[in-house]
Amino acid sequence: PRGIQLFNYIDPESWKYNYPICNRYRQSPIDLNPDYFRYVVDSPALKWIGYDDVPDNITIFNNGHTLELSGFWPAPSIPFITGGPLRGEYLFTQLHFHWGEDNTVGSEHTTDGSSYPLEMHMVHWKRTYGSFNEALRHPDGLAVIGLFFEIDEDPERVAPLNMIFDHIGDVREANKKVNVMPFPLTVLDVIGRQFSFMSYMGSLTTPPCLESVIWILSNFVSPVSTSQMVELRKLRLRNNDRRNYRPIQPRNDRKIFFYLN
Ligand code: BO1
Ligand code: ZN
Repeated sequence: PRGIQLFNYIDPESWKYNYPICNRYRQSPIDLNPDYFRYVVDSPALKWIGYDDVPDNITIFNNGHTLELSGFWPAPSIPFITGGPLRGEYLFTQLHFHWGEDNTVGSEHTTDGSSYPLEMHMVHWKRTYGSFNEALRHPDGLAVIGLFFEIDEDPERVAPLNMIFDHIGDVREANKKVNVMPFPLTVLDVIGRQFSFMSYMGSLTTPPCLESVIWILSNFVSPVSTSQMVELRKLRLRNNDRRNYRPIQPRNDRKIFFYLN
């Protein structure tokens, strides 16, 4: 399927009828169960390059399924990640969020059965594939960094997210976008830092569920406040969806690598 993606979060089990890949064996998200961890001790660190640079512009977009941030960096300075489980360089293209109807749910991945209220995805594509759309066609085409958030009411600790969430009111309706004052992504203070993480081979968590993602889930949990979650839930999504997390999928025979830092 091309163009606009028609799916809802009332019944994610039905995605497979329109998007058969959603029923395959390398789907995301999964539960990150320590019973299946393989510990990796001697790998190169995950490196963040260029996330300190201020882009020429930043756009915040309600695409009807999530709140998405993208930017435009003057060539050739697009931020990228490399190292860890990655062979080659993966260029940043957008970040977005998944949440639920209350703080007991919301994250897509779970850790040993536990959900978080919020999960942020930073989507990257492998430089050598030339474009995001070409990268989607390869089993190692994308690298998505997933960050979990837990409730923390300290206004100082949750302030960084306001760089994004302060603009929710401008994109409350689906398909609205707004340009905001450019800032370096490292203001979200987990970005650019070293952390232990879990990695496995999976898929896009939305239709068409393409199996092209190397997942990297941070073992460091970031802060978000109750009032920030309330703001996020005011976004109007397609189908009046009140949540945008896909439930966990079968792990099948996949290994989960735990990279110690
Ligand atoms: S996620 O990080 O697995 N939740 C994820 C899900 C979907 C996309 C990226 C990351 N990208 C979407 C684009 C759509 C495009 C679709 C498939 O991939 O946002 O514009 O149609 O090509
Ligand atoms: Zn996502």
